[in-house]
Amino acid sequence: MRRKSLFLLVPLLLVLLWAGEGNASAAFSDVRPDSWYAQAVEEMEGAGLLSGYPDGRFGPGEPISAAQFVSITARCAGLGPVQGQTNHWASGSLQAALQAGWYDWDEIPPTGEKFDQPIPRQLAVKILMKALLPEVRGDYNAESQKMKDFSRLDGRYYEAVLAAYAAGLTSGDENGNFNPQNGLSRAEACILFQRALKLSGAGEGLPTTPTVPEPEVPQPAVTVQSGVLENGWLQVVGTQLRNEAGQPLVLRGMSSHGLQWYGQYASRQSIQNTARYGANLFRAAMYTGEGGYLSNPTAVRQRLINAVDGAIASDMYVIIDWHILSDGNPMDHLGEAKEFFSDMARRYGDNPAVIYEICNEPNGNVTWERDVKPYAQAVIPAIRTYAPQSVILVGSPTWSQDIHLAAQSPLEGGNLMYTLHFYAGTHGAELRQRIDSALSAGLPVFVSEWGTSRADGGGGVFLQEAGEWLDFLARRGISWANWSLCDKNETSAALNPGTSPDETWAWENLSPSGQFVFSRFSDA
Ligand code: IDC
Repeated sequence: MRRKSLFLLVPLLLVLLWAGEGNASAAFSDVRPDSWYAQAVEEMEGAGLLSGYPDGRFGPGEPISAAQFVSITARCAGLGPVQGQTNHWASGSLQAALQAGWYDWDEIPPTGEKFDQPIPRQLAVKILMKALLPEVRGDYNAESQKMKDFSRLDGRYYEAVLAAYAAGLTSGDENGNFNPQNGLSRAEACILFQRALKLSGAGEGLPTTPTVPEPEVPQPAVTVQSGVLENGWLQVVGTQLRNEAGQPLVLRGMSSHGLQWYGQYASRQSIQNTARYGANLFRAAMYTGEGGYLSNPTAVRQRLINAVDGAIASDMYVIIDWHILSDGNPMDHLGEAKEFFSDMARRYGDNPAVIYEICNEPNGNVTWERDVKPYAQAVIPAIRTYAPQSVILVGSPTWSQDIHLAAQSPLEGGNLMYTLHFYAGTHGAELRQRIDSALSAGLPVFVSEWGTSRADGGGGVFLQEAGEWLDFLARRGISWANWSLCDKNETSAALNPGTSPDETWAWENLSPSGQFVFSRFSDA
């Protein structure tokens, strides 16, 4: 469909254009069905090209950032991410766009300085033209006359902006100005995306109503994903993890294997290697039993501290995991746990990077009411003495799958989240349903361990099932850590046997599981 005379920046006209379609149902709390941008937002959302914030807002009036604009454009053009140069959530898409020649290095440096700044209109239009309408050209004399403020346009944008005018992608504001250096709102950008898709012919199939049923839980589209320097202290608001500024934040990264066995893969270089692929989280799994902390406290504690310090050095969030497993009842070692966590909180309580996971996987003859909850009620205050605001993760019976029990009887106090562990070859829809029920009941969920394998760490790998899981988590803004960063000969291990923990890794060093997981750290 070619609509040559749509007026991008004239809300009034758009209202008139779409008046007959004003019954579009808004997927977002702040998108009124009769607003000038509602239909475009609905179409784009329905086609899976964008979504809103986890709290159900779209933020139509907020300026769209360079990262948001480029990553949505990449999705429209089917351009997949490549390895980025920073931990930013959109770094991979931005790197791919840069390499595709959509813009130049200085316009949005891949080092990230401008990722979260509003994108100027002239640059936005150039990127969209390069991505979706690369063949279109505009006649200099004819098109430049349509722009009253043509003299304000920077020379490097002449070609793209003239072509955009010729294509009917944009036509300026009510005064005939293009305002090349100004930003544009998320609603305006949405109209641009929709129109560029239609002009390119790719938008013909855009559904006007969503083809999949709306999930009950709101979807984050543009979540922040980057490190501690940028995000600061974490906070749990409702069920969503947020950064210090209150923006939704998703943490993704690797869990170590048992530090007593594979502590070498919790080295600085190894952790840094995961950050290079976009991880902003590391989990240091300190087994208590099985030759771990309880039998060798001094050495294992030191390995844990090295791992935590390594993650902090890479600007990542880091989980200190009291990895109960064969010792299934956390109450068995309550005294040691309190002492350990109070020691850790004294050491790291003023560091915003550190997260405390107080019991990996209660299992066996344990209940929430009798064992895990009282354990948490005793350990949390030991942490809070020194770390009053850090996020604390709490497990549940049946290897941290019984979040429904926690949801019926949650703990008092803030900045607490409940862990749900899954293995893609063993667990599926039923456990996902449990997450949705728990979220609906107001329980914040954190997937502090999951694997692409069966629950025994082997078999598979089950990448299709894992993909379903990760899509599900991404739509809900749920953070995760993958089991595990080591080269053990088991399918859940992310590294091929023999990979050095002290060198930069090539893609070939990653196992099938590792390649899959590392490519999903920067999910938008
Ligand atoms: C597994 C390891 C395996 C090790 C075993 C026992 O992958 O090499 O021999 O532990 O220590 C969990 C646990 C995690 C398990 C993992 C896979 O938290 O320690 O690691 N798993 O079985 N819960 C569900 C699965």
